[in-house]
Amino acid sequence: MPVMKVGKAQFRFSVGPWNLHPGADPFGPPVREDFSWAQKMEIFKQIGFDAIQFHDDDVCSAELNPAETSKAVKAMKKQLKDLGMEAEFVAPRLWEHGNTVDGGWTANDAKCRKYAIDRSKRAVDIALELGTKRIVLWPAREGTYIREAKDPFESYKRYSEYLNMLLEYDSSILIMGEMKPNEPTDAAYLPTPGHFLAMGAQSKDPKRVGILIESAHSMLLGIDPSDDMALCLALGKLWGVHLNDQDGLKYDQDKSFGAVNIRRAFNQVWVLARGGFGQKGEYVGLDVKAMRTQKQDGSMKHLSNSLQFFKDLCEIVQKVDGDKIAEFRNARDYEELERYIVRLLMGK
Ligand code: XUL
Ligand code: MN
Repeated sequence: MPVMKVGKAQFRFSVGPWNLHPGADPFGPPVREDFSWAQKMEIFKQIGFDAIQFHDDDVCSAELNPAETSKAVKAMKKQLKDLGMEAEFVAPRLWEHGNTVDGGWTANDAKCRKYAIDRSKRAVDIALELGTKRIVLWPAREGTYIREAKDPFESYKRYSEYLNMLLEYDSSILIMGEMKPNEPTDAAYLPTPGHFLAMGAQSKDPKRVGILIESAHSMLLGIDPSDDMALCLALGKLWGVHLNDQDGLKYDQDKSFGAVNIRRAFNQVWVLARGGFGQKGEYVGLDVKAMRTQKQDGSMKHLSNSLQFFKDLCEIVQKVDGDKIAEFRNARDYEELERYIVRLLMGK
C-alpha cells in the first residue's frame, strides 16, 4: 500500500502472524481451523499490510542449526519479496521454551540465562538476514509472581548486562522495549517505557535503545496511550506501536483498535500525526485478537476493522481546526474544547 501521509506522519502498516489464530484461550481449545502460513500472508497482503512482525520461531524452529536456520531465513526473505512486503522486526520468543519458565535474562538459573542470550543473538542474526535492524523485546517473564522469588538488585543488574551483551553483539541493531506491567507475571521489573528508557540511558549505547508502545499495555498501567506515545516521540524514541484497545483493567484483551474508546484512539492517531511518526520508516503495527466466537471465514475482520478505524480517524485528524483549539486553550475554555472534539468524533 502506498505511504499514507497525514500531517507530518507517513503511515505504513504491519501485523504479526499470531494476530490470526484459531481461538484457543486459557479456558478452552481452538474453535476454528488455523490458516496455513501462505494463507496468512495472502490475507495480510489483501488487507493492505506492508510488513510482517516476526518472532524468531515464526521464521523457523529455534531448534534448527545455523546452516538450516540460514536456509529457512533466505526462503522467508524470498517469500516476503515475492509478496512485496518487508520484515518489520524480529522478537526472541523467550516465554514458551522449558528454559524460560523462570524468565530469560532474569532467570535464577545461569544455564537458562545463557539460553536467553544465545537465543536472542540468534534472533539478531535472523533479523539482519531478513533485512531489518529492529529487535523487539517483550520481557514476558522478566518479573516475579512473588517478590521474594528473585533478588531485585541481581535482576536489574542482569537486565542491564543482557542489554549490553545484545548491543555489543551487533553494532547496527535497534532494541525496542515493549513494556507491559503484568501478565503473565504478577509484576514486571521494568513495567513502563520510562523504566526501560532509564535502563537504556545507562547502557553502552543509549541511542540504540528505544520503545514500542502497545495501546493496551499503557491502559493496563492507567496511562493514556497517546501520552505514552507523545513522550517517546518527544524523546525520539518511538520506533514502533502495537495499536489495539482494552475495556478496563482486565487481562490484556487485544481488542480491535478504537473498538472500545474512539476518543482515546483518536488521540493516539492525532499524536502520531503531529509527532511525524513513520518519517524514519517506523510502522504502524497492530496487535489485535479476533473474538473466539468468530467463524474461520471472518476471523480476519478484526484486522481490516482496526485498519479501517485507523484510517477513518486519520480523516477526522485532518479536519481538526488548530486555530479553534488554540482559541479554546487561550480562553481556558476546556468545556467548549471538549464539545468541539466530541462533536467532531460524532461527525457533526
Ligand atoms: C504480549 C504482546 C506480544 C508482543 C510480541 O502482550 O503484546 O505479543 O507484542 O512479542
Ligand atoms: Mn504487542
